[in-house]
This record gives sequence, structure tokens and C-alpha cells, in this order.
Amino acid sequence: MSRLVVVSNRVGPLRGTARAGGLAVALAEALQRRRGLWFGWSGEVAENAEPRLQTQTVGGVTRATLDLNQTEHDDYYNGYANRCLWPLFHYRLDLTAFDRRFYDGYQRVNRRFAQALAPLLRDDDVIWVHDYHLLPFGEMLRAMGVRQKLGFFLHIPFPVREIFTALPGHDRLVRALLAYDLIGFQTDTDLQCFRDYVLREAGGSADGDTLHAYGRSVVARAFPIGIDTAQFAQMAASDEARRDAARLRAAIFNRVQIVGVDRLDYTKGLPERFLSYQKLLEDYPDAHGQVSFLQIAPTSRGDVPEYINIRQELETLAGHINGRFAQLDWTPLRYINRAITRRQLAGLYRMSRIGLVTPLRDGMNLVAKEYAAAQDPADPGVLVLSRFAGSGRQMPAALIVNPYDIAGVAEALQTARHMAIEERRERHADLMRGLLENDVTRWCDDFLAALDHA
Ligand code: ADQ
Repeated sequence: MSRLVVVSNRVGPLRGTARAGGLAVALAEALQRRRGLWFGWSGEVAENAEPRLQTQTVGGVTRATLDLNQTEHDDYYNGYANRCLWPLFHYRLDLTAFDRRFYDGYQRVNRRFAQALAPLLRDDDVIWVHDYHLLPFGEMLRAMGVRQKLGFFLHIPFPVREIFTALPGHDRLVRALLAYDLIGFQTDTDLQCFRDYVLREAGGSADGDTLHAYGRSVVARAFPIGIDTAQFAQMAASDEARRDAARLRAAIFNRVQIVGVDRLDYTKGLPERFLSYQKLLEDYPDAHGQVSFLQIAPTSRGDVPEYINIRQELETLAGHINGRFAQLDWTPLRYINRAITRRQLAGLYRMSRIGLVTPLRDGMNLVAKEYAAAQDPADPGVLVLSRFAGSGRQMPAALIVNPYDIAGVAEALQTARHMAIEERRERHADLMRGLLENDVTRWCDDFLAALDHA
């Protein structure tokens, strides 16, 4: 079996940790099976440091990482990746920073990383590059003479042509993507947007899954990502998770808990979600004292201005809602800016009667899948899920909502509160069938099989 080389902006731990998510674990497992190499940024910013490769081998898998210097971190990571591509691909042109300096930094870091990886490659390697930080990485490897199989997976949405073409140099990025042998998207919608660009903007042609343009050819398909469903369900049913859950339930006096768990990001629809909860309290007084909304949102990309703004906005809203509705013995909304372990998360999902997942735009959204997998099949909670998440298309048995429709989401919350147990069980069984069939191991295997054949 050929060696697998995974390239991603962040390199995950090779041994399991309490915080490692399903994706990091699945990639680490695939790497173990193929005695692979995981290459990317160390996560460290070292001013004036020599760009030296750090390697470490654990159980046959090698981790090879590079530091960024401060300028690279500002221009490539905070700049082009997180202030330009991230908002634009999530349809937020209003938040997109179009800065040439960011673009140059992005190209420079991609090239430096490709130069560092090329000498480590072996003839029969299969290379799998991840996400929007590394769109031109494959083309740069090709320019250095790399002929091995090259695959790319985009974890975030691919936007419609009218949005994507607002990006200066959009054609250069798509041309670079066509240097890969295989491109994977989260959903058919993303795939269609990409095909539309290639066929109508780039004047290319299609032959089944294969697209031709700029004198290059690539196979483009959708590979919806899953979670480690069986393990996560098991963890949620463990004695430890149940003990955690019982403690939490006692703390809210057995009220119906609504839970939201997200990185603190403007794509996750948090202000709209808070307003929907407020609308529930306005429109349905029977909910007063009976529900408790817990939102967990650890700070992410905390040095990017747009993230500082959203944080302030949420603090104000949370204070306002509690000020308006709280009673001596009832806090309607609890908002926590902290990450918790996977086990705590599993217990928290299981004790929450409603999972509220309402991004304005999301590639997939794994929280929706984790919430469903963690439920007790005999007495499951209800998932309220945005139609604009990739998972919204994959999980029709959830209560699908439009996150911009504040009153509509409030209504869905009320429906969820009163849903009969039979209906909850039916919906949950439907969701679980899909989650077990399409778990993260299958996603990994499907992508790598397609790459072998591309
Ligand atoms: P994200 O935007 O980070 O991922 P998501 O898919 O929801 O979004 O994954 C977040 C992960 O972090 C989940 O596993 C969740 O459990 C964990 N997490 C979030 N808050 C946490 C907290 N407070 N404590 C502990 N863990 C927490 C990107 C794309 C998504 C896509 C994934 C995978 O934006 O659309 O689904 O990649 O492809």
C-alpha cells in the first residue's frame, strides 16, 4: 500500500487527546494504517526564527511541521485565509478584506511549505491536501516536479459564481485547483457551484465527474464528512458522561435544556440564535422558567477584528436577554466562552432536550451530527438545524429552519419542546441510520479510494 501524506494548516496530535475531534482521529488512523506523514504548520509563531522543519515519529507515523514568522502569520493565516477566503466562501462579502499584501503572503507561505515538503516525498506517495489555507499548494508541488497523486478536500462551502468572482485573481485560484487529480467538496451544492464556474466562467468542459479547463483535468466529487458515530454514541452513554450529565441537570433543576456549541464565529449565526431564543420567550410565556439555553462558544481567531466585534455583540445580547427575562430562581441564558473535553461535550448533548445548530452558512457542521449521535435512543432530544449547513441537506429528519427567520426558529423551538416521544424516536432513528452509514472512516476511505483511481 502506498504511503499517505496528509497536508493541512494545523497538524493534529498523533495520539488521542481529550480534545481531539473525530476528524483528527480519523486522519491519524488512516495515517497509521499507511505508515504516513502529516505535514503542516506547527501552530507556533516564531519571530525571526529560521524556517526549520521539526519532525517527530510516533508508532510509524511522522509529524513534520514548520513555524510561521509574524508577517506570515498576519498575511497568510489571519490575512488571506481568515479575512479574505473564509468570509468570501461563507457569502460575507461585507466582511471580506481584499488586500494584495495578504494574497502575496498566502502565495509565499504555500510556496515555502511546498518547498519543504517536496524533498520528503517518495515516488509512490499519495498526497491529500486539506482546506482553504492551501488551495495553490498542489500547483506549487507540480511546478517542483512532483508527479505523485494529489488530492484536495475543501472543508468549507464553495460559493456561487457571482460571489466567487468578486475575488480578485479568482481564475488563478481555480486554475491552481485544477492541478490536483481529485477535488472533494462537502455537498452536491458546493460541487455544482464549482462545476458552474469551470464550465461557464473558465470555458471548460465536463465528462462525467471529470472537468477540463486551462489545459488541465481534475475529478471533482462530493464527499460529505461524517463523525466517529459509534464511538461518540458510546462515549455519550458511558457512566462518566452520564454522571456529568446528571450533575448538569441538577444544576438547572431539570429544566428543558437547549444547547448550542460553536467556535465563536460570525458564520455560526449566534446573534440570530440569541434573538430567536428571545422571541421564544416573548411569544410563548409558558416557556418562562421552564427552559434554559446554554451556549458554549470558545473564542477563535481572537486577534481578527471581525471576531472581536461578534464577541462584544453577543455579550451585549446575552446581558440584555437575561436582564429582561431572568427571575430570582431562573437564568434564561448561559453563555460560556470556553472549550470543553469531548466527553463533557457528549454528556452535555445527551442531557439537552434540544440541540440548536443555526449557522448562516457552514460547509458541513459536525456539532449537528455529534448532538444526534449522543442522544439516548429511548428518549432522544430534537435537533433544530439550519438549512444553510451542509448537514442540513444530509439530515432531513431534523427540524430544518431558516436561521434568518427569527420567528420561524422560535416556532421550531416551541415545536421541539412539545414533540411527542414517538416522533422524537422516529426522527432520531432516521438520523442515526445516516450517521452510522456515513461515518468519518467511510469518508476517509471513500476519498482515498477515489484518489487511487483518479
Ligand atoms: P468548524 O467550522 O470548526 O469546522 P464544526 O464542523 O462544527 O465547525 O466542527 C467543530 C468541532 O469543534 C466539533 O467537533 C465540535 O464538537 C468542536 N467544538 C466546538 N466547540 C467546542 C467547545 N466549546 N468545546 C469542545 N469542542 C468544541 C470546519 C467547517 C465545517 C466542517 C468541519 C469539518 O467550517 O463546516 O463541518 O470543518 O469538515
